[in-house]
Amino acid sequence: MSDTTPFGPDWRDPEPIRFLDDEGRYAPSATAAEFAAELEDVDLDQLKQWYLDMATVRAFDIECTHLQRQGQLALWAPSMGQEGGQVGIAHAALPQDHLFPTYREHTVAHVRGVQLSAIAGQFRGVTHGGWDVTDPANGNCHLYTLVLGAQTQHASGFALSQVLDAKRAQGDSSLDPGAPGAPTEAATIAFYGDGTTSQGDVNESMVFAASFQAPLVHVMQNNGWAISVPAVRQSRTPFYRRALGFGLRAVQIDGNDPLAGYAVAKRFLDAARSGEGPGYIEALTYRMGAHTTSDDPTRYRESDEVESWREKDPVVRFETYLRELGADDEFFEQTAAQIKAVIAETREAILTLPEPDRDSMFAHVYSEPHPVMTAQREWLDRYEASFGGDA
Ligand SMILES: Cc1ncc(C[n+]2csc(CCOP(=O)(O)OP(=O)(O)O)c2C)c(N)n1
Ligand SMILES: [Mg+2]
Repeated sequence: MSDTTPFGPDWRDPEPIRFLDDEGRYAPSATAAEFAAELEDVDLDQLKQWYLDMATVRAFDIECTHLQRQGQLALWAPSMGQEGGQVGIAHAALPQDHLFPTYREHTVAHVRGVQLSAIAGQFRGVTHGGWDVTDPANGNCHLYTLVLGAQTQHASGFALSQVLDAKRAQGDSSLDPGAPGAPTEAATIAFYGDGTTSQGDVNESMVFAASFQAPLVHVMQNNGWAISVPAVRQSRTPFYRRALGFGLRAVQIDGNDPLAGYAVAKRFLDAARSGEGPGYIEALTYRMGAHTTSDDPTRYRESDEVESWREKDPVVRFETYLRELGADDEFFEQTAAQIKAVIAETREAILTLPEPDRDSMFAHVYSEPHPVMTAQREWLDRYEASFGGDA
């Protein structure tokens, strides 16, 4: 099995930005040098927090797979193997930034403050959409989107509003495509995967963001697979080069290296907020688990491919790095105990999640009463009444 599968022969171009080698030793690539300054203020306590976040989500991920097998979740989408890039990028975002995830950004959602049980709620089928994005506790983390690429359009529209608000505040109401950008208080991130790059939405989002110099950063996690379709089938060129063609600043990073994710995202978000236009990060990673609990990856990929990526496990790799910096057994033991308690609480919280209010599915579609929603609610009333009793 060649090292390039399923990414294709030229997937690393020229050398992805990374600060840690596969084992977790600090060994920046030549391409990392220009981003190294972004890490100067990151201290050991922050790095320990990143580790805690990654290891917590890893344990949560495993628990949710068990819960699905026990019939407590309808479906689960594992993120195992993708925690590294996600944790760095999520921590690089400022509190006021807005993040638009897909369905596999559990580390991102966790870092932004979304309760683990709320993430699982969608897969348990006890919410009509997810969490309340307007609740500050959810850190401007928008809802998981299962329609591939749809969130990239939401994100570019949102980023357009950010630049429009900034221009209006300066008394400039023009918003011509091709006009210079403007500094904004906040930026926007859209997350998606390699397969999703083939959706028109993603490409439209890039055209739109570049034309209006909207403060948007695309984070494309190239995890090798779109269900059973290898990444090489989606693109004959490294993905990030497409973004260069749209006029975005774009790089390829080692998506299992939290330091690379943090440094590049911080730089690109700062540029976006400074009115310098959108960016694109291709994070090379690997989906170690199944696409979802409905998928059997042994049907389409070899076990030695999976094993070769297990050796680059971002959680293990970051532990090695932290130990090099002086984190000791005590820290890792305490962290493991802390996570065990969190997971036990989370499991209980998931099993006792309340049923959603039936009418809320109609209430939040439009901001004002809408005749179609009214008609649908009336139909549901009649349908439920047709069963008789209190149902
Ligand atoms: C518009 C649309 N088409 C097809 C699907 C079915 N589908 C769900 S996930 C998936 C693969 C996505 O792969 P990728 O973008 O690489 O993300 P990953 O699952 O690897 O994180 C497909 C085809 C969908 N959800 N939405
Ligand atoms: Mg993928």
